[in-house]
Amino acid sequence: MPKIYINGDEFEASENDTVLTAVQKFGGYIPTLCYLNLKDINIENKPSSCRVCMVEIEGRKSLAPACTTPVSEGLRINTLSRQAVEARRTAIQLLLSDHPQDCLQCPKNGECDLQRIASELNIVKNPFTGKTTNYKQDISKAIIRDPNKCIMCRRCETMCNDFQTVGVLSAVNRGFNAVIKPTFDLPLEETACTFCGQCVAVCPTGALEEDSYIDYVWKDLVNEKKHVVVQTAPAVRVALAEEFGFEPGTISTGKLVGALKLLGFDKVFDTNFGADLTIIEEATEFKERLENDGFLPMLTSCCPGWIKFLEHQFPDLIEMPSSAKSPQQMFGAIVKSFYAQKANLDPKDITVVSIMPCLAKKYEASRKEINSSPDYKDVDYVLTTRELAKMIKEAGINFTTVPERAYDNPLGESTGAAAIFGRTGGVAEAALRTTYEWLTGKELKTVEFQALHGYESLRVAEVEINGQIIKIGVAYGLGNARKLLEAIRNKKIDLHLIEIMACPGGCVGGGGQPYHHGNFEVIKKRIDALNVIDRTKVIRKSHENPYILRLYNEYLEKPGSDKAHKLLHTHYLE
Ligand code: HC0
Ligand code: SF4
Repeated sequence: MPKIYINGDEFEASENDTVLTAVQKFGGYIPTLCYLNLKDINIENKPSSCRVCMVEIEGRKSLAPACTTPVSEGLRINTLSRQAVEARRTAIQLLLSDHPQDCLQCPKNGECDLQRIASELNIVKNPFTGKTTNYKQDISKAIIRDPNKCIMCRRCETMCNDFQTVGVLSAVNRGFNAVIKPTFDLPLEETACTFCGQCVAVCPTGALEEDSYIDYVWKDLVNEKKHVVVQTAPAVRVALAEEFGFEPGTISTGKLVGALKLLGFDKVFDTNFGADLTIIEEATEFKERLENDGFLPMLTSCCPGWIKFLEHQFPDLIEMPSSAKSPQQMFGAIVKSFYAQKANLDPKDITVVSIMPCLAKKYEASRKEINSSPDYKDVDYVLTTRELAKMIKEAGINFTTVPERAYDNPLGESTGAAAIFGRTGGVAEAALRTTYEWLTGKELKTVEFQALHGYESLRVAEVEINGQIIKIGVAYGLGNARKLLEAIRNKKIDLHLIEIMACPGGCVGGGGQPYHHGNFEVIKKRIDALNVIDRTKVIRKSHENPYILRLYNEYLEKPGSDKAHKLLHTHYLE
């Protein structure tokens, strides 16, 4: 354990510490821009390109970047040296000299690390001026890429290449012309990008942002001819409050509903209802495949980033996913059919808005084959958790004091099984709670499958049902999905059911959630909060949701019926 000195104070560091990690453990601060360390998912980005973490080391002639300088016995570090601070200021000024000066209109205003550090370093003048880059924005249905705001930190590249193994983004050219570009300089939409949004989640500036639909939603909210219905994804209720200064993992379901009602939505429904419905259709399909020698393993299909990954990278396995639509899309289809009929409305006059932790959900809603009618979209606009927070702030709603309200019915009631959809292992667990009872005809007394709990990114669990061992694979991160699918393709692993989510920890770590700023603990707290919601629900199995039972009795007839297939199932592209 090397003994080092930080601004004169003695500190015992670890063998593999860098100056930066040692100073952080000591409780000190060194600004960083390009550095990213998500050690729980084995992701580290330290290209040492931003030169913002410079420190002085006694006995060395030049300053050192803290992120890549290892500690050694007796090292004396001065983080406060004027020379180091001036070097940081110069690094930021140089970045700003080729950066659009539009902070006040930038969607990242207030959340931008470059802006924050420039402010911390008291940069009010910039001696550097000259040529500036002028790239075109790349606008897709989910993401806006603005290369003019790129600072070449390469965090996006690390997430896309190392965590997701999609490999769409890479650095090209050198010096002033250096920039991150998608494959063959194509628009993202024409590449294998899955719209997972993990590049957006770690971008320190406004170079990568969600494509926002806020303006469209405001327009429909004030249009008296439109009946505007909103649904909220499982993971939103455990993250939204962070945008208003609450601790990560704060459960704010009542305030979320209250705020949506104040914003003027005609009905506030719950994607969790759609999740319970998904389980009914998915478990029906799983039972059928199990009992009739169907195609196994069955893959859960609710994560649109994962589905796009499969379509691009494993087209030979396209029969594996369940044909059940995601809860978001099932919900949209039910609103525009069952609910429209019940409320005596023309589906074309209904606007369905989703609040999602995810960017790929924007893309999912735009897929032609996902809609149940050629005449309208089942889900009209998808907003991220961050976009909803912006709307709440813009409207002048005080989230801290907003009165708690309950979801509307008939599409607002949900079970504990639906709540855990938003965390890794949750969809598989929810499916098993139902499949177990359907296959055995017995009550499942211990509702939780502990083997499907936890934070690990790749695991295999075994559950005994009726004397048969059901093997379940759970993965988050598309790199882990790739490992699992390659093992299946090469017949190295034998599984019955697989749940894959593209984002760290599942949807709770989605690309549309409040920024976690490289801290995986934030994601763990959101996971724990979803488990709390599950445990506090009276009904914890999807097939016991009385409103779901009513929906089948009154409208869908039975699970897997022709009507259910028409509305609730889809197909994928080879
Ligand atoms: Fe998810 Fe979903 S759980 S994908 O992570 O299945 O986005 O939260 O809404 O649709 O329910 C995201 C979260 C959802 C869907 C649900 C699923
Ligand atoms: Fe890569 Fe995901 Fe970003 Fe697309 S959205 S570029 S797949 S990290």
